[in-house]
Amino acid sequence: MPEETPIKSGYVAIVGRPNAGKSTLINALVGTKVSIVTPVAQTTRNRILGIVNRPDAQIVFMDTPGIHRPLSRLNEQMMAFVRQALAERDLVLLIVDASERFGRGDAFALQLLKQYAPRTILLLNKIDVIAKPRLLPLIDQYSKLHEFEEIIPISAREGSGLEAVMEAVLKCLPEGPQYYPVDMYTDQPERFLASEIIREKVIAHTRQELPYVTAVLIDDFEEGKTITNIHATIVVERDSQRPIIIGAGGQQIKQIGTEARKELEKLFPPKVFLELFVKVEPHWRDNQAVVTALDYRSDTEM
Ligand SMILES: Nc1nc2c(ncn2[C@@H]2O[C@H](COP(=O)(O)OP(=O)(O)OP(=O)(O)O)[C@@H](O)[C@H]2O)c(=O)[nH]1
Ligand SMILES: [Mg+2]
Repeated sequence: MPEETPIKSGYVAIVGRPNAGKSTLINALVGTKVSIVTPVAQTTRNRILGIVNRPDAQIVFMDTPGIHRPLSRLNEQMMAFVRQALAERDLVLLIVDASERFGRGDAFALQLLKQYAPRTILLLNKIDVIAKPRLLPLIDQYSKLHEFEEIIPISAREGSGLEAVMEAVLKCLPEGPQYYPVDMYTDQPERFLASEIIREKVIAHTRQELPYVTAVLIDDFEEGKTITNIHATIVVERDSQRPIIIGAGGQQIKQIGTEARKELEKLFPPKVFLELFVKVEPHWRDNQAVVTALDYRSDTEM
């Protein structure tokens, strides 16, 4: 295609309440895992780019943390990422869990959206687990509350409705520049991707006991030809949380390490050597240095 052929492009913010399925959606749209997914609310803590490159378009999706009222510095930073995405977007996808009743959290999310007044497409997610007759009243309710470009029922997990989403997004985006090289699908550094994969496995194994209190920091990352060496520290808040991560006879941390290593080896083939440490850092969620270190766009290293 000659270079001067115009393409459509833009930044599309994916926002919604915690656990609505934002990260599942961005992964499905990009066709690669760019953002971790867990059954626990408040999993995503950053603004994560997932780029779809097509001959006629470049769509830069932004996954964001769930919209909530922040009670710690970490949560304030999470909400700052949401607002930044809302401010920088060309278009917004508001995603709601259609299997849940409309509540105060949904009203709060709509209120935040209205402050930025973006063009917005509403996605009613998780339709694979709801009875069809429940959709119409929900569509009716939302269309009275806000003027959406379109309202599309989807299942991000099963991939249904996603073609309609792409079509609606392309319709709303302007002609624009190619913002990123066409072979780029995310802006996350390898170290950050590695820490997120480890954190996903930590949450998967400890979600009943430690839903929000862990962070993963990469102490050392050395990519070699035959092996990538990664040393990472799992940060918890209290002494009593350390044994939960480690488990009886070290079984739990071993399992976390094995699962993380298997997934890391797909990203950094052929082999990964992963060493995990656990550190207690009281009140780290209110410690500005730790919270800043979790933002991969900041230059601070812990
Ligand atoms: N049944 C069903 N479950 C889904 C669907 N999409 C996502 N989920 C599940 O919902 C949970 C949360 O998904 P995420 O993609 O992590 O949600 P999120 O909005 O990114 O959550 P936070 O990052 O915590 O704000 C996971 O257990 C997903 O598997 C869907 O279409 N159907
Ligand atoms: Mg998420």
